[in-house]
Order: sequence, then C-alpha cells, then structure tokens
Amino acid sequence: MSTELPNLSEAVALTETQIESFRTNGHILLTNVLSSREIAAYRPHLTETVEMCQRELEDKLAKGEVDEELLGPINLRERNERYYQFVTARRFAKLAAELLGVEGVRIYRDNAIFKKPGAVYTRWHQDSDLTALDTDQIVTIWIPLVDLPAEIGSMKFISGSHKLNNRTESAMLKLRKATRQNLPTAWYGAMNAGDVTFHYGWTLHSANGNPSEITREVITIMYFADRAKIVTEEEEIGFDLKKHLAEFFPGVRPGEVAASPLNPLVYTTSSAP
Ligand SMILES: O=C(O)CCC(=O)C(=O)O
Repeated sequence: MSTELPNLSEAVALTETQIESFRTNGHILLTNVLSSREIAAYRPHLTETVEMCQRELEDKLAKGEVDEELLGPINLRERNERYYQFVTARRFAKLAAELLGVEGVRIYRDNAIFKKPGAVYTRWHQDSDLTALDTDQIVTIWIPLVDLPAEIGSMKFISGSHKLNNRTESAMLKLRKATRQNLPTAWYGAMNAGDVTFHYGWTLHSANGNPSEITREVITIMYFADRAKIVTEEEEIGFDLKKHLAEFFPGVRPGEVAASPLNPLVYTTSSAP
C-alpha cells in the first residue's frame, strides 16, 4: 500500500543576512528546514534504500570495482521513488538557488553518508575537485536524519576557502594557503534532525568520525546552476572525464550544457509562485 508523503514544496524563507553570510563564508547552518513529522515520514524509506545500496557498494568495494574514496552510495534517488521525491524536493532546491543567486538549479548527484559507530573522520577536501562543470556555482546541502550530539556534530568548514578555486592546486596546498591567510575554521556543533547545512563546491570542509553508539545518518544533494556547461577536454581535471560523464551526465559531451535526464531542473524562478 502506498502512503502519501508530506509534500516538501513549501518554501523556507532566507534573510538577506543569511544569504550574504553564505556568500562571504562559503557555508551556512539553517535550522528547522524539515519538521520532525516530515523526517519521521521519509526516514524509513530513505534508510531502507541506503542500507540496500550500502550493501551493494560494500560488495563492489570488496571486488575493487569502485573507488575507495567514495564516502557512500550515490544517486540513490534513481533506486526508489520516495527517495527521488525527497531528493528533488523544491524546498531544498529553492534554498540552493537563492543562496547561489541563480535562477535555477539542477541536481549533480545525491549521496548517502551513513557513518556507523566507530567510523573514521572525513578528511579536508573540496567537492568541486570531483566535478566537471565550468562553473563555481555548485552547492551541497547536508541533511542529518537523526539528532547529532556534539561528539559527532556538523561538518567543519574553513570560512572564505571557497575563493580558493584553482583546480590545478591540491586540497593540501589550498589548506596551507587558507592557514597562511588566517581563514577561520567554523563548526556548528550538535545538530538536530531537521537542521541542514549548505556549502559551496569549493569550500574546504571535513567531518568528525563517529565515536557514538548511533549511526550518523546523513543525506547530501549537490546542485549546480542551470545552464552550466561541462568542461572542455582541454581542461585539467585529474579524473576520467568520459567515465564521469557516463555516470553523472549520460549523453552530454565535453563543452555542452550539463542537462541530461539525470540532472532534473528542480527549481527555477520561471515557475516560482
Ligand atoms: O559527512 C561527511 O562525513 C562528509 C560529507 C562531505 O564531505 C560532503 O557532503 O561534501
């Protein structure tokens, strides 16, 4: 029997100060984006899909078929209708577009990062190092499905590091630059289910391991500005562009507008009420 899930199209308002703070610091915490009723309704469908995909990923990792750097299964929205409904929610996409200051956003990928008790920390990195677009207008929402005590907490961000957007420099080099520039590290501490963070693709960030007894259930969705293009073949990107396009932008070629069926336009001002 299929039950109706809450419709996540209702908007959450952002203030000018929040938008400005995001653009200056490269990250932001937004509280109460989801209600406990909404989380309770979606969570069982989300966790069931994550567990299935996590088992598949572990098998592939054991066979050496996937990159060990992967933080968890990706594009789970393609595996379950309700997961799709959650990931393509207009509420999240509108926030992403308004923070970026663009008319519309498409989905690059979704990722489930469920850290079991004892899981290790996530090293400092920039998501855009693993993207193939000609734009800096990329943003990720990080959505915990459970309350996170301070010992797990939110991610850590280096404020202002989204300006360090040179693809040819390693994350390590950019970390050193950030230190030389005295860019501060920000941490939002404990988070409640329903609170979310957003960070730019170029914001340096890391996350604690999980010393607690609970699984840290987090879903992320990466968005990019509508009409962005895939980089050209001449661009130095440090990974296999052909393979990446087949996985995230099937049918799209280098230099073309990044808008495959895997990248739905989840928000545009032209359809805004
Ligand atoms: O949740 C984590 O441990 C890391 C997540 C992350 O790096 C990201 O969402 O970009």
